[in-house]
Amino acid sequence: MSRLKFLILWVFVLGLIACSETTQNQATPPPNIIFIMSDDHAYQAISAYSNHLIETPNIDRIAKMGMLFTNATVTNSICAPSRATILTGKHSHLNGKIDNDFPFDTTNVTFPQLFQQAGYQTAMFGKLHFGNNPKGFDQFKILPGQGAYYNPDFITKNEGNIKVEGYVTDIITDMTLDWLQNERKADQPFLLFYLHKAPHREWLPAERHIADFAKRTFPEPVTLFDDYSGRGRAAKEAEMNLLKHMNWAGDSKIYPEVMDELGIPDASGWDKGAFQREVGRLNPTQRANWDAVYGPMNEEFKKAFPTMTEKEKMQWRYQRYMQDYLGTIQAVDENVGRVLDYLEDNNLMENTIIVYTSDQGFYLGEHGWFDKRFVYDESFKTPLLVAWPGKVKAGSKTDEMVQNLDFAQTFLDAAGIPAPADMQGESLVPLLTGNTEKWTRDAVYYHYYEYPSVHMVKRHYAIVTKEYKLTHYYFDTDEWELIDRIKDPQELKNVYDDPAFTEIKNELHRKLDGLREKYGDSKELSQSYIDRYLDRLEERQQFGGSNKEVTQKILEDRKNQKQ
Ligand code: SGN
Ligand code: CA
Repeated sequence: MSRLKFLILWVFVLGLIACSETTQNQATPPPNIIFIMSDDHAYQAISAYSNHLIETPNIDRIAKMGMLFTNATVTNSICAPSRATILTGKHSHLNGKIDNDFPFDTTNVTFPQLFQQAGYQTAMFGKLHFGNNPKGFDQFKILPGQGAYYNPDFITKNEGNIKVEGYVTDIITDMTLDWLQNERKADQPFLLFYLHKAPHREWLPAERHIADFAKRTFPEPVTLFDDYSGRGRAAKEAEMNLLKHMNWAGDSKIYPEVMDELGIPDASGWDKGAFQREVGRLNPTQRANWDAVYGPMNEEFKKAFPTMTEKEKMQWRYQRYMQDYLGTIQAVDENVGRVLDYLEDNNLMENTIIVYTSDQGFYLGEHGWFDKRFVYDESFKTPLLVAWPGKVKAGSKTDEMVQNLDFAQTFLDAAGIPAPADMQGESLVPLLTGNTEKWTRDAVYYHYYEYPSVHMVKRHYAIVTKEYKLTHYYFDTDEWELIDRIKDPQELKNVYDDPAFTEIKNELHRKLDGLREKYGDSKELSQSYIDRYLDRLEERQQFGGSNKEVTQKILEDRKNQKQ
Protein backbone atom coordinates (compact mmCIF):
# COMPACT_ATOMS: atom_id res chain seq x y z
CA MET A 1 0.00 0.00 0.00
CA SER A 2 1.36 3.42 -0.89
CA ARG A 3 2.02 5.84 1.93
CA LEU A 4 -0.75 8.16 0.70
CA LYS A 5 -3.33 5.38 0.45
CA PHE A 6 -2.39 4.23 3.97
CA LEU A 7 -2.83 7.77 5.31
CA ILE A 8 -6.23 8.14 3.66
CA LEU A 9 -7.31 4.78 5.09
CA TRP A 10 -6.03 5.74 8.58
CA VAL A 11 -7.87 9.09 8.51
CA PHE A 12 -10.99 7.16 7.49
CA VAL A 13 -10.56 4.67 10.37
CA LEU A 14 -9.93 7.48 12.90
CA GLY A 15 -13.03 9.21 11.62
CA LEU A 16 -15.05 6.06 12.14
CA ILE A 17 -13.75 5.67 15.71
CA ALA A 18 -14.49 9.31 16.52
CA CYS A 19 -17.94 9.00 14.98
CA SER A 20 -18.79 5.88 16.90
CA GLU A 21 -17.54 7.48 20.14
CA THR A 22 -19.73 10.53 19.64
CA THR A 23 -22.76 8.42 18.83
CA GLN A 24 -21.98 6.27 21.83
CA ASN A 25 -21.69 9.30 24.11
CA GLN A 26 -24.87 10.73 22.73
CA ALA A 27 -26.58 7.37 22.88
CA THR A 28 -25.59 6.47 26.46
CA PRO A 29 -28.25 7.96 28.67
CA PRO A 30 -27.49 8.88 32.29
CA PRO A 31 -27.31 5.75 34.45
CA ASN A 32 -30.21 4.41 36.50
CA ILE A 33 -29.45 4.04 40.19
CA ILE A 34 -30.80 1.40 42.57
CA PHE A 35 -29.83 2.13 46.14
CA ILE A 36 -30.42 -0.96 48.27
CA MET A 37 -30.00 -0.40 51.98
CA SER A 38 -30.78 -2.69 54.87
CA ASP A 39 -31.11 -1.65 58.49
CA ASP A 40 -28.34 -2.83 60.84
CA HIS A 41 -26.85 -5.35 58.38
CA ALA A 42 -23.37 -6.21 59.70
CA TYR A 43 -20.68 -6.90 57.10
CA GLN A 44 -19.87 -10.02 59.16
CA ALA A 45 -23.17 -11.40 57.87
CA ILE A 46 -22.51 -11.08 54.12
CA SER A 47 -20.61 -13.94 52.53
CA ALA A 48 -18.80 -11.62 50.10
CA TYR A 49 -16.96 -10.47 53.27
CA SER A 50 -16.97 -13.75 55.20
CA ASN A 51 -19.14 -16.83 55.11
CA HIS A 52 -18.57 -17.99 58.67
CA LEU A 53 -22.15 -17.09 59.62
CA ILE A 54 -24.32 -17.16 56.49
CA GLU A 55 -24.24 -17.53 52.71
CA THR A 56 -25.73 -14.53 50.88
CA PRO A 57 -25.31 -15.58 47.23
CA ASN A 58 -27.55 -12.84 45.84
CA ILE A 59 -26.02 -9.90 47.67
CA ASP A 60 -22.64 -11.38 46.67
CA ARG A 61 -23.70 -11.19 43.01
CA ILE A 62 -23.35 -7.40 43.26
CA ALA A 63 -19.71 -7.73 44.36
CA LYS A 64 -19.07 -10.32 41.65
CA MET A 65 -20.41 -7.91 39.03
CA GLY A 66 -18.63 -4.92 40.57
CA MET A 67 -16.63 -3.70 43.55
CA LEU A 68 -16.45 -4.73 47.21
CA PHE A 69 -15.46 -1.97 49.65
CA THR A 70 -13.69 -3.41 52.70
CA ASN A 71 -13.25 -0.10 54.49
CA ALA A 72 -16.61 1.64 54.07
CA THR A 73 -17.73 3.45 57.22
CA VAL A 74 -20.40 5.77 58.56
CA THR A 75 -19.99 9.21 60.14
CA ASN A 76 -22.45 8.56 63.00
CA SER A 77 -23.43 4.94 63.63
CA ILE A 78 -27.15 5.17 64.12
CA CYS A 79 -30.12 4.84 61.84
CA ALA A 80 -31.83 8.16 61.09
CA PRO A 81 -28.63 10.25 61.28
CA SER A 82 -26.94 7.90 58.81
CA ARG A 83 -29.86 8.28 56.40
CA ALA A 84 -29.77 12.06 56.78
CA THR A 85 -26.03 12.07 55.99
CA ILE A 86 -26.64 9.90 52.93
CA LEU A 87 -29.39 12.20 51.64
CA THR A 88 -27.62 15.50 52.32
CA GLY A 89 -23.95 14.59 51.80
CA LYS A 90 -23.25 16.41 55.08
CA HIS A 91 -22.05 15.38 58.52
CA SER A 92 -24.69 15.25 61.29
CA HIS A 93 -23.44 18.45 62.92
CA LEU A 94 -24.29 20.39 59.74
CA ASN A 95 -27.50 18.69 58.57
CA GLY A 96 -28.75 18.82 62.18
CA LYS A 97 -30.03 15.22 62.34
CA ILE A 98 -27.69 14.14 65.13
CA ASP A 99 -29.93 11.50 66.74
CA ASN A 100 -32.95 9.31 66.01
CA ASP A 101 -35.37 11.51 67.87
CA PHE A 102 -35.08 15.15 66.86
CA PRO A 103 -36.92 15.79 63.56
CA PHE A 104 -35.04 16.03 60.25
CA ASP A 105 -34.86 19.62 58.99
CA THR A 106 -36.63 19.39 55.64
CA THR A 107 -35.09 22.63 54.39
CA ASN A 108 -31.90 20.58 53.84
CA VAL A 109 -31.15 20.01 50.16
CA THR A 110 -31.19 16.25 49.51
CA PHE A 111 -29.73 14.62 46.43
CA PRO A 112 -33.01 12.98 45.27
CA GLN A 113 -34.48 16.49 44.90
CA LEU A 114 -31.62 17.36 42.54
CA PHE A 115 -32.18 14.15 40.57
CA GLN A 116 -35.87 14.90 40.24
CA GLN A 117 -35.12 18.43 39.00
CA ALA A 118 -32.63 17.02 36.50
CA GLY A 119 -35.30 14.84 34.91
CA TYR A 120 -34.90 11.55 36.77
CA GLN A 121 -37.92 9.49 37.79
CA THR A 122 -37.58 8.90 41.55
CA ALA A 123 -39.12 6.37 43.94
CA MET A 124 -38.61 5.07 47.49
CA PHE A 125 -39.89 1.85 49.05
CA GLY A 126 -39.30 0.61 52.60
CA LYS A 127 -37.74 2.09 55.71
CA LEU A 128 -36.72 5.74 55.71
CA HIS A 129 -37.13 6.15 59.49
CA PHE A 130 -38.11 9.81 59.63
CA GLY A 131 -40.90 12.01 58.32
CA ASN A 132 -43.87 11.00 56.26
CA ASN A 133 -43.29 12.93 53.05
CA PRO A 134 -39.74 12.56 51.72
CA LYS A 135 -38.88 15.39 49.35
CA GLY A 136 -37.86 14.70 45.78
CA PHE A 137 -39.80 11.48 45.19
CA ASP A 138 -42.39 10.92 42.46
CA GLN A 139 -43.55 7.82 44.29
CA PHE A 140 -43.03 6.41 47.77
CA LYS A 141 -44.37 3.75 50.11
CA ILE A 142 -42.52 3.96 53.41
CA LEU A 143 -42.78 2.38 56.84
CA PRO A 144 -43.85 4.67 59.66
CA GLY A 145 -40.76 5.12 61.88
CA GLN A 146 -39.18 1.73 62.59
CA GLY A 147 -42.01 -0.16 60.90
CA ALA A 148 -43.18 -3.70 61.70
CA TYR A 149 -42.02 -7.10 60.41
CA TYR A 150 -45.40 -8.81 60.21
CA ASN A 151 -48.42 -7.41 58.34
CA PRO A 152 -46.80 -3.94 58.30
CA ASP A 153 -48.35 -0.50 57.83
CA PHE A 154 -47.09 1.87 55.12
CA ILE A 155 -47.36 5.60 54.49
CA THR A 156 -47.88 6.06 50.76
CA LYS A 157 -47.72 9.02 48.45
CA ASN A 158 -50.99 8.29 46.66
CA GLU A 159 -53.01 5.84 48.74
CA GLY A 160 -52.75 7.28 52.26
CA ASN A 161 -51.87 4.87 55.06
CA ILE A 162 -52.22 1.19 54.23
CA LYS A 163 -51.71 -2.13 56.01
CA VAL A 164 -50.33 -5.01 53.94
CA GLU A 165 -50.62 -8.69 54.90
CA GLY A 166 -47.36 -10.59 54.80
CA TYR A 167 -43.68 -10.28 55.66
CA VAL A 168 -42.09 -6.85 55.42
CA THR A 169 -39.04 -7.84 53.32
CA ASP A 170 -41.22 -9.59 50.72
CA ILE A 171 -43.69 -6.71 50.62
CA ILE A 172 -41.07 -3.98 50.13
CA THR A 173 -39.69 -6.06 47.25
CA ASP A 174 -43.14 -6.61 45.73
CA MET A 175 -43.67 -2.83 45.78
CA THR A 176 -40.26 -2.24 44.20
CA LEU A 177 -40.84 -4.79 41.43
CA ASP A 178 -44.35 -3.52 40.82
CA TRP A 179 -42.98 -0.01 40.33
CA LEU A 180 -40.25 -1.23 37.96
CA GLN A 181 -42.78 -3.20 35.96
CA ASN A 182 -45.76 -0.84 35.91
CA GLU A 183 -44.72 2.71 36.75
CA ARG A 184 -41.18 3.09 35.47
CA LYS A 185 -41.05 5.23 32.37
CA ALA A 186 -38.85 3.80 29.65
CA ASP A 187 -37.79 7.25 28.39
CA GLN A 188 -36.50 8.54 31.74
CA PRO A 189 -33.55 7.44 33.88
CA PHE A 190 -34.56 6.43 37.40
CA LEU A 191 -33.33 6.73 40.98
CA LEU A 192 -34.82 3.96 43.09
CA PHE A 193 -34.46 3.57 46.87
CA TYR A 194 -35.13 -0.03 47.95
CA LEU A 195 -34.79 0.05 51.73
CA HIS A 196 -35.19 -2.96 54.01
CA LYS A 197 -36.29 -2.91 57.62
CA ALA A 198 -34.48 -6.20 58.25
CA PRO A 199 -32.30 -7.18 60.05
CA HIS A 200 -33.29 -4.57 62.67
CA ARG A 201 -34.17 -5.56 66.25
CA GLU A 202 -36.35 -7.51 67.26
CA TRP A 203 -35.06 -9.81 64.51
CA LEU A 204 -38.23 -11.54 63.35
CA PRO A 205 -37.61 -13.92 60.45
CA ALA A 206 -40.15 -14.81 57.79
CA GLU A 207 -42.29 -17.79 58.78
CA ARG A 208 -40.57 -19.87 56.10
CA HIS A 209 -37.15 -19.38 57.71
CA ILE A 210 -37.80 -19.64 61.45
CA ALA A 211 -37.57 -23.42 61.76
CA ASP A 212 -34.45 -23.81 59.64
CA PHE A 213 -32.47 -21.13 61.49
CA ALA A 214 -33.68 -22.17 64.97
CA LYS A 215 -31.80 -25.46 64.42
CA ARG A 216 -28.47 -23.91 63.43
CA THR A 217 -25.40 -23.34 65.61
CA PHE A 218 -22.99 -20.51 64.88
CA PRO A 219 -19.33 -19.95 65.79
CA GLU A 220 -18.84 -17.60 68.74
CA PRO A 221 -16.77 -14.44 68.29
CA VAL A 222 -13.50 -14.53 70.26
CA THR A 223 -14.49 -11.43 72.24
CA LEU A 224 -17.92 -12.74 73.34
CA PHE A 225 -16.76 -12.65 76.98
CA ASP A 226 -14.96 -9.29 76.79
CA ASP A 227 -14.71 -7.71 80.27
CA TYR A 228 -13.89 -4.25 78.83
CA SER A 229 -10.85 -4.02 81.11
CA GLY A 230 -8.56 -2.47 78.48
CA ARG A 231 -10.92 0.44 77.82
CA GLY A 232 -12.55 3.30 79.70
CA ARG A 233 -15.98 4.10 81.07
CA ALA A 234 -17.79 4.27 77.73
CA ALA A 235 -17.29 0.59 76.92
CA LYS A 236 -17.89 -0.45 80.52
CA GLU A 237 -21.10 1.52 80.98
CA ALA A 238 -22.74 0.78 77.62
CA GLU A 239 -25.92 -1.26 77.83
CA MET A 240 -25.54 -3.56 74.85
CA ASN A 241 -24.50 -6.79 76.52
CA LEU A 242 -26.22 -9.92 75.23
CA LEU A 243 -26.64 -11.37 78.69
CA LYS A 244 -27.37 -8.25 80.71
CA HIS A 245 -29.29 -5.98 78.37
CA MET A 246 -31.03 -8.03 75.72
CA ASN A 247 -34.76 -8.56 76.20
CA TRP A 248 -35.81 -12.14 76.99
CA ALA A 249 -39.25 -11.94 75.38
CA GLY A 250 -38.90 -9.20 72.76
CA ASP A 251 -35.47 -10.34 71.57
CA SER A 252 -34.95 -13.99 72.51
CA LYS A 253 -38.63 -14.95 72.07
CA ILE A 254 -39.09 -16.39 75.54
CA TYR A 255 -42.83 -16.13 76.10
CA PRO A 256 -43.79 -13.58 78.80
CA GLU A 257 -45.57 -16.33 80.75
CA VAL A 258 -42.41 -18.48 80.66
CA MET A 259 -40.43 -15.52 82.01
CA ASP A 260 -42.92 -15.30 84.88
CA GLU A 261 -42.73 -19.03 85.53
CA LEU A 262 -38.93 -18.92 85.70
CA GLY A 263 -38.85 -15.71 87.72
CA ILE A 264 -37.01 -13.73 85.00
CA PRO A 265 -37.76 -10.03 85.57
CA ASP A 266 -38.69 -7.56 82.81
CA ALA A 267 -35.39 -5.74 83.38
CA SER A 268 -35.74 -3.11 80.65
CA GLY A 269 -39.31 -2.31 81.64
CA TRP A 270 -40.45 -2.71 78.03
CA ASP A 271 -39.46 -6.29 77.31
CA LYS A 272 -42.93 -7.81 77.38
CA GLY A 273 -44.34 -4.78 75.56
CA ALA A 274 -41.81 -5.22 72.75
CA PHE A 275 -42.84 -8.86 72.37
CA GLN A 276 -46.51 -7.97 72.24
CA ARG A 277 -45.93 -5.14 69.77
CA GLU A 278 -44.58 -7.49 67.10
CA VAL A 279 -46.08 -10.88 67.87
CA GLY A 280 -49.47 -9.28 68.47
CA ARG A 281 -49.57 -8.39 64.77
CA LEU A 282 -49.63 -12.02 63.61
CA ASN A 283 -52.98 -13.41 62.46
CA PRO A 284 -54.09 -16.76 63.99
CA THR A 285 -52.61 -18.90 61.20
CA GLN A 286 -49.30 -17.03 61.24
CA ARG A 287 -49.22 -17.24 65.04
CA ALA A 288 -49.76 -21.02 64.91
CA ASN A 289 -46.80 -21.41 62.52
CA TRP A 290 -44.72 -19.18 64.74
CA ASP A 291 -45.62 -21.18 67.87
CA ALA A 292 -44.82 -24.43 66.10
CA VAL A 293 -41.13 -23.44 66.33
CA TYR A 294 -40.88 -21.10 69.29
CA GLY A 295 -43.24 -23.21 71.47
CA PRO A 296 -40.90 -26.24 71.65
CA MET A 297 -37.91 -23.88 71.98
CA ASN A 298 -39.60 -22.34 75.07
CA GLU A 299 -40.29 -25.79 76.51
CA GLU A 300 -36.63 -26.79 76.16
CA PHE A 301 -35.52 -23.52 77.66
CA LYS A 302 -37.81 -24.02 80.67
CA LYS A 303 -36.04 -27.29 81.43
CA ALA A 304 -32.51 -26.00 80.85
CA PHE A 305 -32.64 -22.57 82.46
CA PRO A 306 -32.65 -23.46 86.18
CA THR A 307 -29.26 -25.20 85.99
CA MET A 308 -27.56 -22.96 83.41
CA THR A 309 -24.37 -21.12 84.43
CA GLU A 310 -23.93 -17.44 83.50
CA LYS A 311 -21.51 -18.53 80.77
CA GLU A 312 -24.03 -20.99 79.35
CA LYS A 313 -26.75 -18.34 79.42
CA MET A 314 -24.50 -16.02 77.42
CA GLN A 315 -23.80 -18.76 74.90
CA TRP A 316 -27.48 -19.64 74.63
CA ARG A 317 -28.40 -15.99 74.06
CA TYR A 318 -25.75 -15.63 71.38
CA GLN A 319 -27.09 -18.63 69.45
CA ARG A 320 -30.71 -17.47 69.82
CA TYR A 321 -29.70 -13.99 68.65
CA MET A 322 -27.84 -15.26 65.60
CA GLN A 323 -30.63 -17.68 64.62
CA ASP A 324 -33.17 -14.86 64.36
CA TYR A 325 -30.87 -12.10 63.11
CA LEU A 326 -29.46 -14.26 60.31
CA GLY A 327 -32.91 -15.69 59.61
CA THR A 328 -34.11 -12.20 58.66
CA ILE A 329 -31.08 -11.81 56.37
CA GLN A 330 -32.01 -14.97 54.47
CA ALA A 331 -35.18 -13.20 53.29
CA VAL A 332 -33.24 -10.05 52.38
CA ASP A 333 -30.87 -12.10 50.25
CA GLU A 334 -33.67 -13.98 48.48
CA ASN A 335 -35.46 -10.73 47.72
CA VAL A 336 -32.35 -8.94 46.48
CA GLY A 337 -32.07 -11.92 44.13
CA ARG A 338 -35.59 -11.29 42.84
CA VAL A 339 -34.71 -7.68 42.00
CA LEU A 340 -31.42 -8.62 40.31
CA ASP A 341 -33.22 -11.29 38.28
CA TYR A 342 -35.78 -8.72 37.17
CA LEU A 343 -33.05 -6.33 36.03
CA GLU A 344 -31.32 -9.10 34.11
CA ASP A 345 -34.51 -10.37 32.48
CA ASN A 346 -35.51 -6.86 31.41
CA ASN A 347 -32.21 -5.64 29.97
CA LEU A 348 -31.79 -3.15 32.76
CA MET A 349 -28.34 -4.23 33.99
CA GLU A 350 -26.39 -2.48 31.25
CA ASN A 351 -26.71 1.11 32.41
CA THR A 352 -27.64 0.73 36.05
CA ILE A 353 -25.61 1.40 39.19
CA ILE A 354 -26.59 -1.07 41.91
CA VAL A 355 -25.52 -0.32 45.45
CA TYR A 356 -25.94 -2.58 48.46
CA THR A 357 -25.20 -1.08 51.86
CA SER A 358 -26.53 -0.75 55.41
CA ASP A 359 -27.26 2.34 57.48
CA GLN A 360 -24.40 1.16 59.74
CA GLY A 361 -22.74 -1.98 60.97
CA PHE A 362 -23.78 -4.03 64.01
CA TYR A 363 -22.26 -6.13 66.80
CA LEU A 364 -22.90 -9.83 66.39
CA GLY A 365 -21.66 -10.76 69.85
CA GLU A 366 -18.24 -9.10 69.46
CA HIS A 367 -17.37 -7.52 72.84
CA GLY A 368 -20.42 -9.39 74.14
CA TRP A 369 -22.58 -6.79 72.39
CA PHE A 370 -25.52 -6.23 70.09
CA ASP A 371 -26.54 -2.81 68.63
CA LYS A 372 -24.14 -0.20 67.19
CA ARG A 373 -23.28 3.49 67.99
CA PHE A 374 -19.58 3.02 68.89
CA VAL A 375 -16.73 3.91 66.55
CA TYR A 376 -15.33 0.38 67.05
CA ASP A 377 -15.12 -1.45 63.74
CA GLU A 378 -18.20 -3.68 63.79
CA SER A 379 -20.55 -0.69 63.99
CA PHE A 380 -18.34 1.98 62.39
CA LYS A 381 -17.88 -0.07 59.23
CA THR A 382 -20.77 -0.79 56.94
CA PRO A 383 -21.08 -3.17 54.00
CA LEU A 384 -20.72 -1.57 50.58
CA LEU A 385 -20.99 -3.42 47.27
CA VAL A 386 -21.36 -1.52 44.00
CA ALA A 387 -22.06 -2.86 40.52
CA TRP A 388 -22.05 -0.75 37.36
CA PRO A 389 -21.57 -3.11 34.45
CA GLY A 390 -19.17 -1.81 31.85
CA LYS A 391 -17.80 0.88 34.16
CA VAL A 392 -16.72 -1.00 37.30
CA LYS A 393 -14.43 -3.97 36.89
CA ALA A 394 -16.20 -7.19 37.84
CA GLY A 395 -14.89 -8.78 41.04
CA SER A 396 -12.79 -5.76 42.06
CA LYS A 397 -12.05 -4.75 45.64
CA THR A 398 -10.83 -1.64 47.42
CA ASP A 399 -9.69 -0.96 50.97
CA GLU A 400 -9.80 2.83 50.62
CA MET A 401 -11.60 4.69 53.44
CA VAL A 402 -14.93 5.72 51.99
CA GLN A 403 -18.02 6.86 53.91
CA ASN A 404 -21.78 7.13 53.63
CA LEU A 405 -21.01 10.86 53.42
CA ASP A 406 -19.74 10.22 49.87
CA PHE A 407 -22.87 8.64 48.38
CA ALA A 408 -24.69 11.85 47.38
CA GLN A 409 -21.73 13.25 45.44
CA THR A 410 -21.00 9.85 43.90
CA PHE A 411 -24.48 9.54 42.44
CA LEU A 412 -24.58 13.17 41.32
CA ASP A 413 -21.21 12.75 39.63
CA ALA A 414 -22.27 9.53 37.89
CA ALA A 415 -25.43 11.23 36.62
CA GLY A 416 -23.60 14.38 35.51
CA ILE A 417 -25.60 16.60 37.89
CA PRO A 418 -23.58 19.35 39.63
CA ALA A 419 -23.21 18.84 43.40
CA PRO A 420 -23.87 21.77 45.75
CA ALA A 421 -20.59 23.26 46.98
CA ASP A 422 -21.44 22.69 50.64
CA MET A 423 -21.70 18.91 50.36
CA GLN A 424 -18.85 17.38 52.36
CA GLY A 425 -18.11 14.02 50.75
CA GLU A 426 -16.16 13.00 47.69
CA SER A 427 -17.34 11.23 44.57
CA LEU A 428 -16.38 7.55 44.55
CA VAL A 429 -16.55 7.44 40.74
CA PRO A 430 -12.73 7.66 40.36
CA LEU A 431 -12.30 4.71 42.75
CA LEU A 432 -15.04 2.76 41.03
CA THR A 433 -13.63 3.29 37.57
CA GLY A 434 -10.00 2.59 38.50
CA ASN A 435 -8.66 6.16 38.59
CA THR A 436 -7.22 5.58 42.03
CA GLU A 437 -4.51 8.26 41.76
CA LYS A 438 -7.29 10.84 42.21
CA TRP A 439 -8.14 9.42 45.63
CA THR A 440 -5.99 10.94 48.39
CA ARG A 441 -8.04 10.64 51.60
CA ASP A 442 -6.02 9.29 54.54
CA ALA A 443 -8.35 9.88 57.49
CA VAL A 444 -12.06 10.08 58.25
CA TYR A 445 -14.12 11.84 60.93
CA TYR A 446 -16.78 10.37 63.21
CA HIS A 447 -19.21 11.89 65.73
CA TYR A 448 -21.90 10.10 67.77
CA TYR A 449 -24.39 12.02 69.94
CA GLU A 450 -27.39 10.05 71.22
CA TYR A 451 -26.73 10.01 75.00
CA PRO A 452 -28.21 9.56 77.54
CA SER A 453 -30.50 7.18 75.71
CA VAL A 454 -31.21 3.52 75.04
CA HIS A 455 -27.95 1.47 75.17
CA MET A 456 -26.14 4.31 76.96
CA VAL A 457 -23.24 4.80 74.56
CA LYS A 458 -21.46 8.01 75.51
CA ARG A 459 -21.02 10.91 73.12
CA HIS A 460 -17.77 10.68 71.22
CA TYR A 461 -15.91 11.97 68.20
CA ALA A 462 -12.91 10.39 66.51
CA ILE A 463 -10.35 10.48 63.75
CA VAL A 464 -9.71 7.15 62.04
CA THR A 465 -6.78 6.33 59.77
CA LYS A 466 -5.94 2.91 58.38
CA GLU A 467 -3.53 2.44 61.31
CA TYR A 468 -5.09 4.24 64.27
CA LYS A 469 -8.28 5.41 65.94
CA LEU A 470 -8.18 8.38 68.29
CA THR A 471 -11.46 8.95 70.15
CA HIS A 472 -12.67 11.53 72.62
CA TYR A 473 -15.55 10.49 74.91
CA TYR A 474 -17.12 13.65 76.35
CA PHE A 475 -20.15 15.14 78.12
CA ASP A 476 -20.40 13.24 81.45
CA THR A 477 -16.85 11.97 80.99
CA ASP A 478 -13.62 13.27 79.46
CA GLU A 479 -11.61 10.31 78.21
CA TRP A 480 -9.31 9.81 75.26
CA GLU A 481 -8.75 6.44 73.65
CA LEU A 482 -6.08 5.43 71.17
CA ILE A 483 -6.35 2.11 69.36
CA ASP A 484 -3.58 0.57 67.27
CA ARG A 485 -5.73 -0.94 64.51
CA ILE A 486 -2.94 -3.06 63.07
CA LYS A 487 -1.60 -4.61 66.27
CA ASP A 488 -4.95 -4.72 68.04
CA PRO A 489 -7.62 -5.44 65.40
CA GLN A 490 -10.11 -6.51 68.07
CA GLU A 491 -9.76 -3.07 69.68
CA LEU A 492 -9.25 -4.27 73.24
CA LYS A 493 -6.50 -1.97 74.50
CA ASN A 494 -6.41 1.78 74.93
CA VAL A 495 -2.77 2.84 74.44
CA TYR A 496 -3.39 6.57 74.85
CA ASP A 497 -1.15 6.82 77.93
CA ASP A 498 1.54 4.47 76.64
CA PRO A 499 4.74 6.57 76.15
CA ALA A 500 5.60 4.53 73.04
CA PHE A 501 2.68 6.25 71.29
CA THR A 502 3.38 9.86 72.30
CA GLU A 503 4.46 11.03 68.87
CA ILE A 504 1.67 9.22 67.06
CA LYS A 505 -0.82 10.60 69.55
CA ASN A 506 0.36 14.18 69.03
CA GLU A 507 0.24 13.80 65.27
CA LEU A 508 -3.29 12.37 65.42
CA HIS A 509 -4.44 15.21 67.67
CA ARG A 510 -3.17 17.71 65.11
CA LYS A 511 -4.91 15.85 62.32
CA LEU A 512 -8.14 15.58 64.29
CA ASP A 513 -8.16 19.34 64.92
CA GLY A 514 -7.61 19.84 61.20
CA LEU A 515 -10.51 17.53 60.27
CA ARG A 516 -12.86 19.23 62.73
CA GLU A 517 -11.99 22.55 61.21
CA LYS A 518 -12.33 21.27 57.65
CA TYR A 519 -15.79 19.82 58.32
CA GLY A 520 -16.94 22.74 60.50
CA ASP A 521 -17.38 20.85 63.78
CA SER A 522 -16.53 22.48 67.10
CA LYS A 523 -16.88 22.36 70.86
CA GLU A 524 -19.49 25.12 70.69
CA LEU A 525 -21.58 23.17 68.20
CA SER A 526 -21.38 20.05 70.39
CA GLN A 527 -22.49 22.10 73.39
CA SER A 528 -25.44 23.53 71.48
CA TYR A 529 -26.58 19.99 70.62
CA ILE A 530 -26.20 18.97 74.28
CA ASP A 531 -28.33 21.97 75.34
CA ARG A 532 -31.01 21.17 72.77
CA TYR A 533 -31.04 17.51 73.85
CA LEU A 534 -31.29 18.27 77.58
CA ASP A 535 -34.01 20.89 77.02
CA ARG A 536 -36.02 18.20 75.30
CA LEU A 537 -35.44 15.64 78.07
CA GLU A 538 -36.41 18.22 80.70
CA GLU A 539 -39.57 18.99 78.82
CA ARG A 540 -40.57 15.33 78.54
CA GLN A 541 -39.67 14.21 82.03
CA GLN A 542 -40.17 10.61 80.93
CA PHE A 543 -37.20 8.36 80.53
CA GLY A 544 -37.70 4.66 80.88
CA GLY A 545 -35.50 1.69 81.53
CA SER A 546 -32.13 1.50 83.11
CA ASN A 547 -30.92 4.90 81.96
CA LYS A 548 -33.51 6.67 84.11
CA GLU A 549 -31.21 7.35 87.07
CA VAL A 550 -28.32 8.57 84.93
CA THR A 551 -30.60 10.90 83.00
CA GLN A 552 -32.21 12.28 86.13
CA LYS A 553 -28.80 12.93 87.68
CA ILE A 554 -27.60 14.74 84.54
CA LEU A 555 -30.69 16.95 84.64
CA GLU A 556 -30.35 17.63 88.36
CA ASP A 557 -26.69 18.61 87.94
CA ARG A 558 -27.74 20.93 85.16
CA LYS A 559 -30.40 22.58 87.32
CA ASN A 560 -27.89 23.09 90.13
CA GLN A 561 -25.36 24.60 87.73
CA LYS A 562 -27.94 27.07 86.42
CA GLN A 563 -28.79 28.24 89.95
C1 SGN B 1 -34.96 0.73 69.08
C2 SGN B 1 -34.25 -0.53 69.49
C3 SGN B 1 -32.85 -0.22 69.95
C4 SGN B 1 -32.13 0.50 68.83
C5 SGN B 1 -32.92 1.75 68.46
C6 SGN B 1 -32.31 2.51 67.33
N1 SGN B 1 -35.00 -1.20 70.50
O1 SGN B 1 -35.11 1.57 70.19
O2 SGN B 1 -32.17 -1.40 70.27
O3 SGN B 1 -30.84 0.85 69.20
O4 SGN B 1 -34.22 1.36 68.07
O5 SGN B 1 -32.14 1.68 66.22
S1 SGN B 1 -36.29 -2.08 70.04
O6 SGN B 1 -36.34 -3.25 70.92
O7 SGN B 1 -37.43 -1.22 70.20
O8 SGN B 1 -36.10 -2.46 68.65
S2 SGN B 1 -32.03 2.36 64.83
O9 SGN B 1 -31.53 1.37 63.86
O10 SGN B 1 -33.33 2.80 64.46
O11 SGN B 1 -31.09 3.45 64.99
CA1 CA C 1 -30.04 1.06 61.72
